[in-house]
Amino acid sequence: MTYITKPKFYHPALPKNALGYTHRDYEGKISTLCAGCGHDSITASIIEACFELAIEPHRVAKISGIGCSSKTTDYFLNASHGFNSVHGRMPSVLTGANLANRELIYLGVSGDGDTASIGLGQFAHAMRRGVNMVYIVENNGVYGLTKGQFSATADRGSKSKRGVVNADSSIDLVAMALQLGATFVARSFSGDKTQLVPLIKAAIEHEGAALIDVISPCIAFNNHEGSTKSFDYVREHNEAVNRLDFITARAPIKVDYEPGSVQVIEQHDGSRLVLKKVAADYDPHDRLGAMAFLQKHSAMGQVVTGLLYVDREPEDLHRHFNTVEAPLNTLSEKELCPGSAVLEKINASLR
Ligand SMILES: Cc1ncc(C[n+]2csc(CCOP(=O)(O)OP(=O)(O)O)c2C)c(N)n1
Ligand code: SF4
Ligand SMILES: [Mg+2]
Repeated sequence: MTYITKPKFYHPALPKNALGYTHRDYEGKISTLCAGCGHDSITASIIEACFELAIEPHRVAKISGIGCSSKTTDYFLNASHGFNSVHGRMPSVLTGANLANRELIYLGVSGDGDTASIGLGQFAHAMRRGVNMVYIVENNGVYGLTKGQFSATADRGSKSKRGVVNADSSIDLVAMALQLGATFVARSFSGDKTQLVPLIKAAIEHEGAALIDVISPCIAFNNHEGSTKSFDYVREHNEAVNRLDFITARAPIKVDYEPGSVQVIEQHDGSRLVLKKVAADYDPHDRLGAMAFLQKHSAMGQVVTGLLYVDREPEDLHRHFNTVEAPLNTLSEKELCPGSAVLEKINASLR
């Protein structure tokens, strides 16, 4: 982790959000990533989303694994809870924290190596269990931190910087998340803040497992000709299915788009997702349709982006387990340990 902190200078004219906070209140330490790394743009989008949603930073728990991507939790939300875990283990650490305290907003940040290689099992179980979290994969197709080996998301036939051709099939995390039952599935591009910021805002408000796979070029090891995760490749092959606006439950609803090209999706908490359709026949409520669309377009070499699937009635892990609402650290000893008589009764019921 970096030790460089930012000077605490505030310009008095900086814009403030509903809490009276400026963007500076959502920043972290100075990034030590390579200048131009896609991951830094994702950090900027996370900061923007939290600023616009006027989130109290102490209500966020940011949890990551290992990699350049996983380092980024140090570069935003200085005043939030943070845990930089072991390689590929972010989902289980986050699941445990979430079970202990459901009142926090859980932001899991990972890389394609961290998620699709060593952490694939962990990723799968967080998605299928419906852990209420925003799972951001900063996907560059390589292990950036360990100097650019192909990761499991590198496309077959794509070339490394030294010209080696990747012979293995790639893992599409979006396709997996759809199959595993995630209730909010999106793909975006680090260079498209207009698309990414509302997706992050909507995913934060979504009360279930939300995956955002963000293609995030590694300028040091995977931004050359022959790569399918370079800035040029993604810009040329980006196939957006929709454009999203996010409106919180608190804001007045003002929709001024062409009828027919817009779809308003109401979420559980009253917030609204305003989807401007780009692909006219794309339906973000059709899980099977999303899977077929994705396969068809990836076979054509296209990178499908946008909100690909959302379930209006998500269920999360706590609902499945019927857990107590209060964070465990607010329960008294008596509540946590109801005594030997109760234990005896439970044991008797199991005999
Ligand atoms: C258990 C374990 N195995 C291997 C490593 C070495 N290692 C560190 S980061 C990394 C891959 C990171 O790739 P990715 O998650 O894609 O992040 P990026 O650096 O590309 O953002 C590996 C293999 C490790 N730290 N721990
Ligand atoms: S090595 Fe790649 S992923 Fe890591 S900081 Fe540099 S550009 Fe970013
Ligand atoms: Mg990577």
